[in-house]
This record gives sequence, C-alpha cells and structure tokens, in this order.
Amino acid sequence: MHFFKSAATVALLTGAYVVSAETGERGDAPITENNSDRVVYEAVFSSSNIKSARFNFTGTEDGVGVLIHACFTGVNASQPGPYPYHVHDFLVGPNGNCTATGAHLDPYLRGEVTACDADAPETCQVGDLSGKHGKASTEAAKGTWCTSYVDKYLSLNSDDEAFIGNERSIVFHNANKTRIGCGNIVLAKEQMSGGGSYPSANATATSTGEPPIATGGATRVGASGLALGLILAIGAMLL
Ligand SMILES: *[C@@H]1O[C@H](CO)[C@@H](O)[C@H](O)[C@H]1NC(C)=O
Ligand SMILES: *[C@@H]1O[C@H](CO)[C@@H](O)[C@H](O)[C@H]1NC(C)=O
Ligand SMILES: *[C@@H]1O[C@H](CO)[C@@H](O)[C@H](O)[C@H]1NC(C)=O
Ligand SMILES: *[C@@H]1O[C@H](CO)[C@@H](O)[C@H](O)[C@H]1NC(C)=O
Ligand SMILES: *[C@@H]1O[C@H](CO)[C@@H](O)[C@H](O)[C@H]1NC(C)=O
Ligand SMILES: *[C@@H]1O[C@H](CO)[C@@H](O)[C@H](O)[C@H]1NC(C)=O
Ligand SMILES: [Cu+2]
Repeated sequence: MHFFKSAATVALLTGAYVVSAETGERGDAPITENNSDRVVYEAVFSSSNIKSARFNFTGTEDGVGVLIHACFTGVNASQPGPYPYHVHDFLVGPNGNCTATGAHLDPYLRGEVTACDADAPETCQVGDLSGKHGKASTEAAKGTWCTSYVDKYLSLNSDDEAFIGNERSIVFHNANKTRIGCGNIVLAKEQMSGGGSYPSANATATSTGEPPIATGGATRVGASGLALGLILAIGAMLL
C-alpha cells in the first residue's frame, strides 16, 4: 500500500500519514535469485513510430536479478519524450496491437496510482523498467540510445511470479503514455553447458496456470490503505 518505509518513523513521531512509495497489496517485490546467465530472452520490435527497439535479458553471474540491455533507434521526433517503457502482462495482439498487452507486470499488486519511487525499487511494479531505471532519452529520436542495468526484481525462472518468459511483452510509450511500439519477450537461447558461470535453473520449463494479472491500483487507494499503513507503522514500531 502507499506507505513509505523510511517515512515510517516520521509517521509514528508526528502521527502524519506519509504517502510517497506504494508497497504492493501482496508486499514488496522480493529480490530474485538463480537467474542463469546462460539464458537469454529478447524483445525486438519496430513500428511506425520507432525504427527499432532491441532488448536482451540474461541472468547474472551470481544469479541475482536480470541483466538488461536495451537500444532504441529512430523514434519519430514528433513523439514527445522522454519515453517510458515497461514489461506488460500479455502478448502483442494481431497487427501489432499494443492495447492487447494489457497492464504492467505487477504480481505484487501495487497498482498504478502512485508513481514508482526509484529510490525504493522493491515497491515499484515489477514491470516498470523506466520507473526504476529511467525513461528512454529523446536522443533516441536523433539516432540510437542504449541503456543497460541489472533489475533485481525480474526473474528468468518459470516458477517465479516475476518471470518474464511466460508470454509477456515490452511496450514503449511516448511522454503522454500513448503506446507507440511493442514486442513480445521470447526465449533466444538456453545453453545447458558451458558459456556461462551460473547454472541454468531451466527457464524453459513450462509454466502452469494463468499469469498473474495486474489489475491497476484504482480500487486499492482509500480507507483500507490508510488502515494498512497504520498497521504497518505499528508493526515497524514493534521491530
Ligand atoms: C536458488 O537455488 C538454490 C539451490 O538450488 C535453492 O536453495 C534456493 O532456494 C533457490 N532460490 C530461490 C529464490 O528459488
Ligand atoms: C545484449 O545486447 C548488447 C547490446 O546490444 C550486446 O552487446 C550483447 O552482446 C547482447 N547480449 C546477448 C547475450 O545477446
Ligand atoms: C512521424 O509522425 C508524424 C505525426 O504522426 C507523421 O506525420 C510522420 O509521417 C511520421 N514520420 C515518419 C518518418 O514516420
Ligand atoms: C500524445 O502524443 C501524441 C503524439 O504527439 C499525440 O498525437 C496525442 O494526441 C497525445 N495525447 C495526449 C492525450 O496528449
Ligand atoms: C486491440 O486490442 C484490444 C484489446 O485486446 C481490443 O479491444 C481492440 O479492439 C484491438 N484493436 C484492434 C484495432 O484490433
Ligand atoms: C528443462 O525443461 C525442459 C522442458 O520441460 C526439459 O525438456 C529439459 O530436460 C529441462 N532441462 C534441464 C536441465 O532440467
Ligand atoms: Cu507500459
């Protein structure tokens, strides 16, 4: 819920209800482990408004989090930037329909209402890559702009709720949130021996059941949020 951890003490001392970051209804996103650096997922797409977007996702040497490389080339300069981009819940629809990708990957149900606080990334929607790591620069409208980072909350393991390999997609937005490009995240490589240092946890194992569906945050702000905030504040006092 909308409750800022480091503001807990302030809230306790002043009795004030501080809204800054929003923890999911199901808690903060856990740091993921066992992400093999022999596994590579990709998302590559283009649209009338972006010449190319290329993502790759691999595990890390110590298995913690997912290493992401992303490059954006030739964004139509008439599209206002900087550009947010996210992991969305569903595959791209027929004819490149970005609306069909649904909402952001948000297995811990923190919703959209409160913006992601990059200083508390565990409280952000798991799929909110630009919220946690910065929006794509308007340099992408002049040529190519690339970025690279480890996101500690995505997973390459099919039994993890933050798994990105079960029919997820990437959506690229303009500054006013219009979806201007999208593409599916697909398995590019799973090397079972050699080549990497972290053992494969078998990310291709078939995932069972429905993917968790982000429902958006609108229904979760209000009295229950306030109550939970107070309960958490009291809990923090007891620690
Ligand atoms: C990672 O793998 C180790 C060894 O198989 C296991 O003990 C641990 O529980 C795994 N961690 C997660 C988060 O699955
Ligand atoms: C991921 O993309 C970066 C930048 O384009 C590239 O240097 C790197 O080789 C790619 N890694 C994999 C595993 O595809
Ligand atoms: C860029 O977008 C504008 C406005 O939508 C459009 O008129 C123009 O044709 C686009 N440019 C290219 C190169 O697609
Ligand atoms: C968002 O930006 C696009 C491209 O500039 C424009 O066509 C659209 O009308 C804008 N939408 C809003 C809600 O401002
Ligand atoms: C795009 O997908 C959405 C959601 O699935 C659907 O409602 C809409 O009709 C589709 N639009 C087109 C042009 O197919
Ligand atoms: C990974 O999963 C696939 C599909 O279930 C299976 O065929 C393969 O043997 C597994 N590989 C390992 C190393 O467990
Ligand atoms: Cu999005």
